[in-house]
Amino acid sequence: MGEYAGSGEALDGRGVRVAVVAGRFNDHVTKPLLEGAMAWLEECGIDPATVPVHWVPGAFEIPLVARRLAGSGTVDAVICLGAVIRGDTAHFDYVAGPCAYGVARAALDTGVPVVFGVLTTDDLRQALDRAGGCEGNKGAEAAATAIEMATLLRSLPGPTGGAGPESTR
Ligand code: INI
Repeated sequence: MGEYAGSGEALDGRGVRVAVVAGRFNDHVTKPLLEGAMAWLEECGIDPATVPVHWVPGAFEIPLVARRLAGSGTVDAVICLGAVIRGDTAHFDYVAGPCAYGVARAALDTGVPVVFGVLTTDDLRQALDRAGGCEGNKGAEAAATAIEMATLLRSLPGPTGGAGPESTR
């Protein structure tokens, strides 16, 4: 089973149902993030072929799809992958902030871990460094977090997540 750097614990992903939401914007970054996530899931005992990947136009669209999946009752964790790169305009702030907020809200609304594997960087170099370059692969980190959180939540008291869309939680 996968032992994530620094955690000191082996992660067993067998039986954990995971889905991925990935942004197409900057896909020269998000595709390597996805590869890193899939490689890590496989390391933890999950067959990548069984993991649905839902592509959306950009990071701004990630929370809506993540929320739907998390509330569907069909997954134990959702991994969100994106790359928001600062340009010369304020657009970065209008995309990155709502994406982060929406991902957190999807998790809190549903009780299902929704993991923020979305890079928010000043430039492309920083993004590539974190998508399999010298700073590692944040997609792999997101996958490890998804398994760790799904496993932790299973062990906690209280209602399980995955409530359907009709839920008011
Ligand atoms: N989407 C990204 O995922 N990353 C970016 O860097 C980005 N920039 O810089 O504009 C971006 N914009 C698109 C946005 O996510 C939406 O798809 C678009 O605004 C339509 O809602």
